[in-house]
Amino acid sequence: MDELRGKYIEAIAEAADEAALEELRLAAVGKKGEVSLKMRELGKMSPEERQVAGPALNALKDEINTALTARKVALADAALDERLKTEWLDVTLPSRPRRQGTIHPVSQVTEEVTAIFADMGFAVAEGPQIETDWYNFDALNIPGHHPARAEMDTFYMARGEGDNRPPHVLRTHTSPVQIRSMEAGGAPTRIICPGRVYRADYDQTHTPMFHQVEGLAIDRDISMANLKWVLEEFFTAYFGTNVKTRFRASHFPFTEPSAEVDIQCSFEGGTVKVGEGDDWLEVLGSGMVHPDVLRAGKIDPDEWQGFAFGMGIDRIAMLKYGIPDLRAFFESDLRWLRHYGFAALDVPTLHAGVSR
Ligand code: 2NL
Repeated sequence: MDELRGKYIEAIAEAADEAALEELRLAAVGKKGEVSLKMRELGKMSPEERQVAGPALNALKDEINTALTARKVALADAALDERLKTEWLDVTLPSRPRRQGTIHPVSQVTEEVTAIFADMGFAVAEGPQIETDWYNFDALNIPGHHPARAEMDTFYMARGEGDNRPPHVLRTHTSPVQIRSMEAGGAPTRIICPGRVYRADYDQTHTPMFHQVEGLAIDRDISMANLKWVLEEFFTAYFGTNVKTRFRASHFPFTEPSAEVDIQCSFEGGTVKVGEGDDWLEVLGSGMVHPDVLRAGKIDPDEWQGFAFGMGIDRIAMLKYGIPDLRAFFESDLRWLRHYGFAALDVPTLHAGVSR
């Protein structure tokens, strides 16, 4: 018995793998194993012999089974340790770099413009992009028969069958916001109205949706001189250099007198440089608010007067950032967007190194 114990306990402790362990189990305590055969011999023994050998054999069988289990666990632990040596994750590694998105240049410029005018006391007003023809035209001194309506390339909304009221329009300028703001807040007021406007026009220099910012200052004695100062202050801040302006007499239905405003620039070397040289670039329209327009906004023209102006945001964004073609920007040209670090184009991909 001691011989058997010595043989198996030692062999089990040294078994190299599960297969060797299984072989040992069969040889010792399997059906035809040595311990099992010994147990079968108990029947042939005398009662006295059996009383001693029976418990001893049972104890040996238990001891061997316990040793088998212990070795099995030890082998599994060792195998796991071995795997963990190669299959590990460094959870302290920094994550794969992912480029961040950025604010669209039109939004950036809108924010810059807003901040500059805010410094001069102008608040931001916003309004609907679908307007009534009254707010978009009549209130601005553009009656139904006026050629300016035809020239505006207006997008008209559909009316229901049999509904003969004038259709709503996609606003062709942000001026309706200023009318609404005059009605709601009265005078004095100083606001700018940035936002999307729409005209059915699409070529090298026009897109059907673009961005405009209009300004309005109304008080008892606002003049064209205030307008000129505000605009020069604005352009100087926006372009980061002194910018002269030139006012040319013009005509708009909603201002009287009216002026188109040019900024000083040079065209040398095929690029436009603002704030130097002796060429001029037209960038906005402006004037003193027409008395009829003040009245449409429920403001008494005998008590109040003011200036107004309107300019294209896309246009001044292109000027500041050197974008030559409007469509590059409207159609989200990839080169152009990448120029501004538009990370949305460089989405993380499983195909490392492949880029569009
Ligand atoms: C242009 C011309 C302009 C205005 C817009 C305006 C608004 C009200 C009353 C009077 Cl509520 N005027 N806006 C005035 C003059 C010109 O825009 O060529 N914009 C790109």
